[in-house]
Amino acid sequence: MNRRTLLSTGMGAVAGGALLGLPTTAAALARTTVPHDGSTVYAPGRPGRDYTPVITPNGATLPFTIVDGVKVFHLIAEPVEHEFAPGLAAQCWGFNGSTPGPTIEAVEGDRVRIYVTNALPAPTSVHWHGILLPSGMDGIAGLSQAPIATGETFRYEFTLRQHGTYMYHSHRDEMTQQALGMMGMFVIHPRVPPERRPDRDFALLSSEWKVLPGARRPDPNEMLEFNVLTFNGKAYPGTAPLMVERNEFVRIRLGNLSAMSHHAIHIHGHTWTLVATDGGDIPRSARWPEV
Ligand SMILES: [Cu+2]
Repeated sequence: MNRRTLLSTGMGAVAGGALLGLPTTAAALARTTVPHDGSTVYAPGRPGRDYTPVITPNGATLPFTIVDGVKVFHLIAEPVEHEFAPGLAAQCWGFNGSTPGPTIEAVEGDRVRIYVTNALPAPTSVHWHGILLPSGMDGIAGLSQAPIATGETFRYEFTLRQHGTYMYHSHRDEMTQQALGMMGMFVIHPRVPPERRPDRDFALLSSEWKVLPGARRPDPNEMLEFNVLTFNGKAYPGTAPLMVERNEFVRIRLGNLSAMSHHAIHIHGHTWTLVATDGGDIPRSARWPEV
């Protein structure tokens, strides 16, 4: 199935927003409930798309439905029992049962609608880090929106006008909420596929934690002395290997939402080229191969 049939199937499955019983006033649109309309849910990672689906080691990709050509996602902010590595567990906060939350994956030019339901015991909001969007959709609690109260759902909606590797994270009491794990990756594939598609496309989100022996939760007040460093929420030996075959063309996307630190990362024993930063693609003539 290619992109066109995927879209047309999706639009055929749901005739329109009217079927969803969505409220129509502007005020109601901003805060509404999540549609449970029985429309087709698109499992991520299906073969045959015009992009290579991102693999989130130790994690997942967020499924979506298509409603009137809009990709509709649903994030649930909630407490999660999280195991960093065998024998090291704590109660964290995350999305849809995990920290980091599932990777959101879409294509440049897509219109996306992301419902965020707050099942935390505190107000929250979600900021779409690095993504160009209208101010009211930026997710900054207290600035661009009121925080999402416990039990409420906020509807974010915007058109993706760029491609690259981005992130999402809490932006209400963010020192606490990010330190407890409220983050995830947001990958936007280019509308015009690159000359060579990667055979494997991995997303790794790094973070850092302070988990004291015997503590029930990570300490969100720590500023310097972190003792657990993770990729996609896992520390070795909990980290899944990046499985590839010989001669495959591999892309690795690296995000960092650590509370305070930069991390130098060495990809040991491989020859690779830096092809993009969060400022966009690097022209071929300016790329510097690393070994
Ligand atoms: Cu950010």
